[in-house]
Amino acid sequence: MDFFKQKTLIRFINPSLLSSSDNKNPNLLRIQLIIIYKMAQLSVEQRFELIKRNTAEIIGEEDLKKLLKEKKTPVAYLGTAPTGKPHVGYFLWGLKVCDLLKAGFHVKILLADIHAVLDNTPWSIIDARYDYYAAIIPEMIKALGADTKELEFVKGSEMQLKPEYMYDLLQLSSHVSVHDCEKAASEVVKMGDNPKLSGLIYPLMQACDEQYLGVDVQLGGTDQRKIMVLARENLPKIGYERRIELMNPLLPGLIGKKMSSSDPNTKIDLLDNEEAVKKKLNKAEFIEGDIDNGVMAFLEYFLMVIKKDKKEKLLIERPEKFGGNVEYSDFEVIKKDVISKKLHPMDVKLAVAKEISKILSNIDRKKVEPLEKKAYS
Ligand code: STL
Repeated sequence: MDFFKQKTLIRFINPSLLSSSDNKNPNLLRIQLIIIYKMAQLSVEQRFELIKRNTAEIIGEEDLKKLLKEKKTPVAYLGTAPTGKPHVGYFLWGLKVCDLLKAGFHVKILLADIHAVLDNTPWSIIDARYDYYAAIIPEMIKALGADTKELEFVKGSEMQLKPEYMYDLLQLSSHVSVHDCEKAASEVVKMGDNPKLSGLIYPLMQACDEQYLGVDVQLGGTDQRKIMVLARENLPKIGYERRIELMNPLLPGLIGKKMSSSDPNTKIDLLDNEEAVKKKLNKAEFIEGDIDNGVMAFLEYFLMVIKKDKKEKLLIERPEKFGGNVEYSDFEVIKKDVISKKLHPMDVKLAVAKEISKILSNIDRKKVEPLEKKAYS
């Protein structure tokens, strides 16, 4: 940057710096600029706290601190298999992807098409499912307001069918027992009475993914824990580093029961319209005075987190006879008011429905709806 541009920039950021007698010294101005730039950046501590907030567990916490100190742009990934329709439960990992981006990571999202077939999605529909995920997941991340400059999407099969990958997969298979693969896959892969061999290959490929994506960190839900541990225990046996494993908690479904991709009434689809969102939330389990439900978990781990980040408040609209409108900037206060029954479930649900619809309205439906039809007809 030339001297004139530096001065212009400083004039814009902090004109008082130019009033000193040193203002003709280009080196001093450069140092001042570096100081301003550093002040605008998050410290290692702040980046660590941002990554750690609301996680269930980090395996390799000390390594993460070291990584933040030593590597300018660390790399993290999250894998998702294009099986069922993406729903608002995906917002939770979407938010952690946003946190990692803010903390200076390069983030890869692995759209794991082969994992989907290993987990019983038919080969005949996998391409259509992949195409839908490849369109809707970037839309979802953008809808959450992330700066996507450091976000990258990787198609599983493009990376995993290479000879070197396959060689390493076979090598891994000679170090891990059937029993350990079965245990690792048990929380992720649907295993019936007569489980397929594919379910045992699944965790081994997930371990290879860490290496072939060239990442420092893997992000997933706590349901991935056993697979992550298997990767950490076995990658060193074939000469690779163990990775840092970052886990989000598993939240109860928003509507009640488990949030399931196969039952459309237990989850809110990313393409549901305002009416559908309202109707589904209306049915959500939420007993007056009781905070143990999916709506409150969604508020605590997602909605109120982004409200706080954006320095916004959550508006809960109520008729005057029920106390009139209220605004909240803190989840703990919502919790207190729900417990004391000052706040009725119906009003909370309606506010949550509005917030979800607001986020979903950022998704370019025209772009993704035709792909959804092809993938799930
Ligand atoms: C699902 C549901 C879910 C997580 C995943 C898949 C993860 C898949 C995956 C695949 C390859 C990786 C990492 C993760 O390397 O909650 O169907």
